[in-house]
Amino acid sequence: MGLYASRLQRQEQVLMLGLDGSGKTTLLYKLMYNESVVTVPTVGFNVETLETDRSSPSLTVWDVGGQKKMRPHWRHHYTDTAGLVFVVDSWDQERLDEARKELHRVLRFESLRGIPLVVFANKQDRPGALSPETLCLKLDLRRVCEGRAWFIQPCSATTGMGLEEGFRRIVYLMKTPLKQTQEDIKVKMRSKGFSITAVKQVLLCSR
Ligand SMILES: Nc1nc2c(ncn2[C@@H]2O[C@H](COP(=O)(O)OP(=O)(O)OP(=O)(O)O)[C@@H](O)[C@H]2O)c(=O)[nH]1
Ligand SMILES: [Mg+2]
Repeated sequence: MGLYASRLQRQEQVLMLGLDGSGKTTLLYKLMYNESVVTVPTVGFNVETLETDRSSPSLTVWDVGGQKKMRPHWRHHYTDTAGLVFVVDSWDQERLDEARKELHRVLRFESLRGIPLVVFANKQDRPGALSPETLCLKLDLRRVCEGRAWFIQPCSATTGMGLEEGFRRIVYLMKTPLKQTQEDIKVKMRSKGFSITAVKQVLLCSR
């Protein structure tokens, strides 16, 4: 990991995108201050610095508004991005196709090639929310993330469930070469005595 990790600065930028209403701003302030804020649609962006452990960079997290009129501005943030977070409303099945298209459009940008991605499957507290496994398939993540380290994290921005785990995961993916992340997962699964099928399933949602 040494060489790769040493390329990281003390402070790195994480870009948080997703459709309007998916929960980005709620998530950011719950994570930062453990507070449930009443949000209004973000016009422009919010930016906060998240401190991590001493061996990892601190993260400047950019939460950019997701309304249609805001999406053309997303690309202005791509150049300095070291990690990408995409927030999905797991409950709102009607907008899943729109979320899929926007995510795929973002991932096609050359300046984001190989940048690690964590998809937050948000609003898991709502009855009927889709599971991360189902979202994985509906968003066609495995195919579109070919050549990129990625993970799908179930979470709830209102309760705080899964938020820290998701950000720990993005730091891990930023610090670790893609090949190594795949090997780590295989070793972990082997030591826990999982079957090959289980390994394949985990790789499906975690590489
Ligand atoms: N039940 C539930 N509601 C949530 C959750 N996260 C966000 N919400 C609600 O979803 C609505 C939209 O949340 P925002 O955080 O403003 O969404 P956003 O992604 O920042 O939207 P834009 O700024 O327009 O891009 C608010 O009413 C939140 O309270 C969650 O995990 N569970
Ligand atoms: Mg917002």
